[in-house]
Amino acid sequence: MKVIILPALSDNYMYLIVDEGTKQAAIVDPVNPDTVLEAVQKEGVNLTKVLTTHHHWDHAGGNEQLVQKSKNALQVFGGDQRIGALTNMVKHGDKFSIGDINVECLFTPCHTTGHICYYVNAQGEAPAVFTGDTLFVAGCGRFFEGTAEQMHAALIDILGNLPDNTKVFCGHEYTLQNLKFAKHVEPDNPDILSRIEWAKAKRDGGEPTVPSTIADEKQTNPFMRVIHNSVQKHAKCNNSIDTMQSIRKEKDSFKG
Ligand code: GBP
Ligand code: ZN
Repeated sequence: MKVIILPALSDNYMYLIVDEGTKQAAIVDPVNPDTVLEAVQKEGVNLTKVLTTHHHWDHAGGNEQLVQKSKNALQVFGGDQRIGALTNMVKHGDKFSIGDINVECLFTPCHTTGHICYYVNAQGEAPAVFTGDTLFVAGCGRFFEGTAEQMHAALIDILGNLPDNTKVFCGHEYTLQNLKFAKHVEPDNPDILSRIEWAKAKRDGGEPTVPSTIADEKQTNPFMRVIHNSVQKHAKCNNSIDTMQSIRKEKDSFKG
């Protein structure tokens, strides 16, 4: 399985997922159809599926145009009727494939009520998860249409139970800002300090900070660390759901 990272707008990422054996491909959140079609041409792959994480325009806003411009018929997957050109409404646990790659839909409502993450697996390779605006590198999405309980379920119970080596491909490049907040929450966490150096080096070299891994997020992402004493103490809370609520509220107005 090959994942081609395609930057779009100011800080969004689109992802072209390619099954190299069959040349079948899918695109995650194609907000810029021209960039997608160029990559499809260049790679010589057969694009047949669109995986939409959520209905926000900077993720789903290119769906209709891509369907119009693509030479193939496209299936458009998503978990929200507000998604343009939707053909396959999915729910938690739904499965489909991209050539020999298996895809499983994970329902993670909170940022929006219909948010879906896509967990992908190919024989003999590390898995990957496309997390949209639910899980970012070192952060999470704002709770526009949901609750702390829901984000807790998404980050701790669902994404937190994926294998440690799962690669995390998220919807935006927010890593450095997120890590500033992570350091504010846990100033003594050495993994966060080294992660900041790693992220700076990547960005200075003009590179994205994706993919991360589930293991790295469990070490450095405050929203995946609400079960830990250090984070609960910062939030002055004695349980992980209240801690989730508290640090999200704090980050909503945090200025590095
Ligand atoms: C920044 O660049 O400073 N931290 C960002 C703020 C996702 S995009 C921008 C922001 O709020 N981004 C959103 C978010 O969840 N950020 C997490 C965080 O700040 O910790 N979006 O474009 C956003 O979802 C959008 C589109 C929102 C349509 C509402 C509608 Br309707
Ligand atoms: Zn969003």
